[in-house]
Amino acid sequence: MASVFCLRNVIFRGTCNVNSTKFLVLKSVANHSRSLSISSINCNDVEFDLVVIGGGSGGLAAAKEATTLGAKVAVLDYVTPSPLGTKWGLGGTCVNVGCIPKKLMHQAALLGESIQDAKSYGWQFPQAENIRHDWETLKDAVQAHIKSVNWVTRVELRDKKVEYINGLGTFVNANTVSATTKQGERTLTAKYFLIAVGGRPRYPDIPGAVEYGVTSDDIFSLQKEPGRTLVVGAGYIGLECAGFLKGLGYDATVMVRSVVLRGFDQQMAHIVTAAMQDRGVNFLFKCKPKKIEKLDNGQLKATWVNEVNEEFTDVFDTVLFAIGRRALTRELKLENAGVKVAGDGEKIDAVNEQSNVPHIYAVGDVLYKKPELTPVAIHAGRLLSRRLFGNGAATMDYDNVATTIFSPLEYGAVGLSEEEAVKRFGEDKVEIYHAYYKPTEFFIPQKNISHCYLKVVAMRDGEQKVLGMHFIGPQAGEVIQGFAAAIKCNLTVNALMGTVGIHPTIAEEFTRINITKRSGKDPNPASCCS
Ligand code: FAD
Ligand code: NA7
Repeated sequence: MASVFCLRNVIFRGTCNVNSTKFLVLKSVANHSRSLSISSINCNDVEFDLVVIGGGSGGLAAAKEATTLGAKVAVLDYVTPSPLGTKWGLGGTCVNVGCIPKKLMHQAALLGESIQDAKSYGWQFPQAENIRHDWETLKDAVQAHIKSVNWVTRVELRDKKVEYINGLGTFVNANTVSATTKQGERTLTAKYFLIAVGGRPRYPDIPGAVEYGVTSDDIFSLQKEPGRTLVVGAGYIGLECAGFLKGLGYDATVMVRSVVLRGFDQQMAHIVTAAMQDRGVNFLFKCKPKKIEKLDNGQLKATWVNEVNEEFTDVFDTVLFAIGRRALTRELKLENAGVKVAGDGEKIDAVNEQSNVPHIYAVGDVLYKKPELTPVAIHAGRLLSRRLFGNGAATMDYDNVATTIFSPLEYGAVGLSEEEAVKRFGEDKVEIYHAYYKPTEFFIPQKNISHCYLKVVAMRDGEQKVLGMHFIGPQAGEVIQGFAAAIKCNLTVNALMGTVGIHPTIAEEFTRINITKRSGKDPNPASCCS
């Protein structure tokens, strides 16, 4: 029995002894139930310990950790230009066309709001009654920051002795990758390969989408100001882009196919939508784009249909598609290495980041049913390198990963949504605490407080283990991060209520929860300090 159990629970680490040619090390890992094929590698013949395909968040983290642990590592990174021709440097999506430029543009939008608030606080702007935003200045500043990060990343790789190859990687076979570079083809062999190729935005299959549309790949470096913009897609990226564009002064419309923020707590999603509408973002609900045409004056005529197939048109300066992302596995020729993709035909369904080919691993956005977030890719990449090249045994925990939508009134969440908790445990087992609150800094400028809301999803029994926390308000990302650590430590409602808050902050509102939805009591606050 024991030996059967062991065989079902092994990861083949294949760590080569320097003097041996063929040597396999087996490591038992609980809960690893995949049946693996045994393959051995002639370790003396390979050029690298690890070849990473994709120099983004996950790939770079894994590569740097591996070299620190003494491994010989190469990273391939290549950016295929977007249909509009946008391309960028080393560092992947987050640095170049994701989190970083997004956060900077979000900050630009918030500053616009702050300028208005500042007047109520006594600041005077005698020279500038009509304050307006200049897109080119912002775009140039954001791009300059990105270039500096690209540069620092290259220097860091050089210092850590990671070989960086600016080339497109494809598998030749399970032990060989070919890199297509400006200088020609280069073949690389390695003991381990890490697929960290991330994804790129999808376009809908409608006339004019690819010719005239843009995506998040283009928006942060758009040469001319975006102007009146139609954002197709009401996920994380669609809402954030529409939010900062409106904040910068552009008319922004979000086209929603089914629901806003599918997969997130839907009560919170409704409040986020209302907060965006309150700031002037338009929403077209239950609509799908049909075609995009270019008018003689350069503007774009968008045609769409609603759920009963009625057709509508309007004219925009920019149409931005944010309808999800495609994992870049097709280009890898995975079939040459025998790596299987998941049921979606694209992503890699790995167990502990290990593909069906034991020495080929994957991290980041390319993984099936894992959160598409930078810290997830980084953490998984680091832990993997520690398992492969150090004495690490820790595996990545993909549960209870916190995230925030910068919409621009932020929505931070960690753990289960109300619907998911009810689905998993049943309505009678779940308790929902909730409250509206008034940020102190909103009083003087008389900002709308009606969307400042929080919710704690917990088990109903005993000390009430917290399953999820949701917060809409300023700095929600900063608020939710600490509570994510508390949830990792098995936070309970008892412990939350026993925590003394920091006054006056908005994070303290979580320590003041006392109203359950079930009680039917009014969750609105009586005063700022009650
Ligand atoms: P990537 O960072 O995408 O890196 C993959 C790299 O591999 C790319 O450089 C790619 O060009 C290269 N590559 C692909 N194929 C090959 C090949 N065959 N050969 C060589 N190189 C190849 N996450 C957050 O946590 N917080 C946020 O606020 C946030 N905001 C976002 C906003 C936007 C607009 C977008 C698009 C994403 C955002 N994300 C955010 C998600 C985050 O950017 C990704 O989760 C993260 O970058 C994934 O890292 P990765 O290593 O899997 O892939
Ligand atoms: P998401 O979160 O998958 O959202 C995509 C949105 O686009 C969602 O509202 C979809 O509606 C909508 N969609 C998808 N296909 C279409 C078509 N063909 N037409 C119109 N609307 C469509 O992707 P994001 O790009 O926002 O974010 C991806 C990740 O990047 C995210 O998880 C972050 O971590 C970073 P649906 O709900 O499917 O009806």
